[in-house]
Amino acid sequence: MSDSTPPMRELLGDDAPSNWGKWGPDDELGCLNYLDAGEVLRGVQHVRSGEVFTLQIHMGRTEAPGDPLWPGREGIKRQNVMDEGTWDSADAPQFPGGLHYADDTALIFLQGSTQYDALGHVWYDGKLWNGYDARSTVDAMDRASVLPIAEKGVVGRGVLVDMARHRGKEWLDKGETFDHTDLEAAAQAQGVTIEPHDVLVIRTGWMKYWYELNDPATFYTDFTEPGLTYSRELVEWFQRKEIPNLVTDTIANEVTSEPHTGVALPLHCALMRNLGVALTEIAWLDDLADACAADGRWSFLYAAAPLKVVNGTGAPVNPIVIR
Ligand code: UVW
Repeated sequence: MSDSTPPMRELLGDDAPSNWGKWGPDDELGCLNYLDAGEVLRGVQHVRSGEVFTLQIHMGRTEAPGDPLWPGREGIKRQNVMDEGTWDSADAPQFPGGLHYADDTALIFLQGSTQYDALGHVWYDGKLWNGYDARSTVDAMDRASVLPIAEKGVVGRGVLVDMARHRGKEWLDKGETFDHTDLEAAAQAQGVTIEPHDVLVIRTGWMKYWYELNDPATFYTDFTEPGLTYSRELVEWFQRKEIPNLVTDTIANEVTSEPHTGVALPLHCALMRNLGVALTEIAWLDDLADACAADGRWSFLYAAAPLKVVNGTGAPVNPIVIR
């Protein structure tokens, strides 16, 4: 952080939009509380053709370019501990009747694939979502871990805004930004309205870029992803719209270099820490976007549940869209 970089609190303001306390002093779900049974039924109304899309990227690709990751994280390390080779050895377990089996283990960054962030994943000034003490993250997240999200399950009406297609591009440029006014304009051009309590799914084309570029060195140069850019008006829009969940095909869900503020990842703090918006990152949206563009239907039933990792800071997820 340079001397001229303001601290997060200075950027977001002492009176930053907040939902702390809205769902009680022990809440760990934040805006996902908006997704009640009525919202599930509202989502179901947007199923028309029965097409199913899964939004997780492949986990543990061994061929180039591997898996897209936040710098510093590593892809899943999966290895067989039992397979047909094992059964050649004398000490292989024996089963009556001759059944053989394969088994494996994996070492993973829980945020190293398509993932839900725990609401407590980021903080500033020593406090995370709902005002919980950030020291509750030491060794294992006691408050606002990913588990409550996993227990609940996220189901509702989803709406896809295809920013790349709207701008006539295969993918947005490095560092290219957009805000709520751009989202509204793109949605209007698509003929869909972003309604209160919608799971907001935004395509930038960035995952396609990762696989087609096939060059991690270039991809990570300056690590300037495109994405949403911070403004107070944007945060107020999210609060007013009561958006429960933001899903994108980028690693960080927001532009990763903030030239106009210098503060890194302010929307993680403004949306997740202060409002309680669940963040889902690294989603594969291209197949869904192609189908939506083909018949002009951009709303659907969205359903997802991250793995039930006790005390996890996040967890992999394979969201499902039915349209
Ligand atoms: C960090 O963990 C810093 O970012 P993300 O939530 O995008 O993975």
